[in-house]
Amino acid sequence: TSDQTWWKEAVIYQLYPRSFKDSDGDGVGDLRGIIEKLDYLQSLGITMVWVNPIYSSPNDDNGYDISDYRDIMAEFGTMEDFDEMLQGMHDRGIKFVMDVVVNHSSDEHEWFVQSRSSRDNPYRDYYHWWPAEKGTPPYRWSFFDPEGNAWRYDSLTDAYYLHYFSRKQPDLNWENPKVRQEVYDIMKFWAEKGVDGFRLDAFQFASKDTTFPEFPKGYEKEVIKYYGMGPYLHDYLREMYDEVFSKYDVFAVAEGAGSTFEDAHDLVDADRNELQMAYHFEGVDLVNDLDGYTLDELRNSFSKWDSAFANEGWISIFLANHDNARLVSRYGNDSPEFRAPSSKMLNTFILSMRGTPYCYYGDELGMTNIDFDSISQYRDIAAINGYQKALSEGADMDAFMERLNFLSRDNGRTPMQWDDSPHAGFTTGIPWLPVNDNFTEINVANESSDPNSCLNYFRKMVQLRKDNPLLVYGDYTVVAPKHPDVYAYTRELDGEAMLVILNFSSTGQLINIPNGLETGEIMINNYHEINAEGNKLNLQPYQAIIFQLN
Ligand code: TEU
Repeated sequence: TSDQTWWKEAVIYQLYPRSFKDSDGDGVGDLRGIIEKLDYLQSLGITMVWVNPIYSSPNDDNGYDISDYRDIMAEFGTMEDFDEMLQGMHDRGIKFVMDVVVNHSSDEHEWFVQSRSSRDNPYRDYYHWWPAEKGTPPYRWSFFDPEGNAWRYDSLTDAYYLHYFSRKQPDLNWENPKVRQEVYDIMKFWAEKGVDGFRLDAFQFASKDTTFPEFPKGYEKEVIKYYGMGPYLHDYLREMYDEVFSKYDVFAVAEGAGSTFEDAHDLVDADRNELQMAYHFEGVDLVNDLDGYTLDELRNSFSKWDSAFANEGWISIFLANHDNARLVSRYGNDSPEFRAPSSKMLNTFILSMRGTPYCYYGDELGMTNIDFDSISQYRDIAAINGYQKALSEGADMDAFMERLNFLSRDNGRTPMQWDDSPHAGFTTGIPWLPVNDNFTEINVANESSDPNSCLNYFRKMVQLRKDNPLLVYGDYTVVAPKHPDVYAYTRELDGEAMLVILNFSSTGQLINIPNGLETGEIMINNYHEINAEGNKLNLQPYQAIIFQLN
């Protein structure tokens, strides 16, 4: 849509606070660490930062299990540190997005402590309980449970509670108006502090059919279809909009967008007064085994979503985050030869599509997957509990470990690589998750002084997007839609146009620039030269070029 607003023009940088910068030597990143790196954030040119949860938490799922929504996790610092960090961002023209995790809380949150204590406790209905005298509840699949069931028996009150994620992440009962009011008050607390946006974690699961019907066999493969977009989800979002979003200059993005374009539109279209953006998982789900993806699948998926949102609504553009392995390892090529060109190419892609780009910390350097071979090296609950579950199901554990090595979330959570000093300058202590061995080469200090580095390319590409509204709002049209290895498209706005050409392969590729497209100035190129004969372009492996069109 052509309605122009700041959150559409934003370039969002997501950082995982546990792994960004440790200021006090305990091996865990913290807010004072982020404060030390504010000038670095500004130097990237990004305009908004989304930080994963920083609230008090027993860290069963690294902060996605919150025990106090109005306090900062002790390992991360204090509320004073938060205020200083936020001010520091605002002073540099950077906005801040708060992660809001309210599909569930921690089991150590006071609400749950009360709720489980007795059946007639005033907080009982803050969560979903199934009294045992009704029999065993129909099985529900859980993302993280080592036995697989989302219902957990609690003998204290002879009842089961629901947890879509881990046992320490009980689902909140959104049908209870008191729960909803608590959440809006929490959001207002942070909005009053000046946060500029909210990212709603797993929110598509918040509304449930509380009769908890039995699902058909095999539904686990389409869990969003059965768990997502519950009966009152839109009512809750409209209420949240009235209570919170409408009162502040903030934007809200939901994790998850249902399972159809219609679901996604119903969440984000302006006339709905619910959210401003959502992110769907189709892009990141393209790579779910060792076979990777084909360019055709990627191009089809992104083109489909672009056209569905061309006139109404707005989407997020991303290929990596804290729930996925590293961008270059999954979508590019992390071999020494091709790591840099393919990283630059992928960042060119993310930063030249219509929608708001989300760039994940470390991807500006071309950070890669780490190579763990033993389950004892993993820290992620999804890996550890997934391993237990696979083991008890008698799965092929070699295959399981191979898959985990490639896809684990811990790949995307290793410490930021700042320089070539011990532990990459992330900490003076022992990092909570090992630093990738390649830090002596891939690090901020090194890349800052190299004009051809991934980092300096990223800065240039961010600037190009910010200087050219057509890269934000312009129409997107695929060129050479059948090319097996080259993804090419034009972006066009108010009579101005650019041509983006991306070689997704590790070999040279030929592409014909169609008649009628007259290339002009080269806006960016991840190689030094361009090999062209007439309208034939000979691309280098993973070459990315953006031309101005005359
Ligand atoms: O993820 C929710 C989600 O839908 C999962 O599919 C997620 O992609 C999965 O955990 C991958 O293994 C969100 C957060 O992004 C994630 O980090 C949290 O673990 C989860 O919610 C629970 O809060």
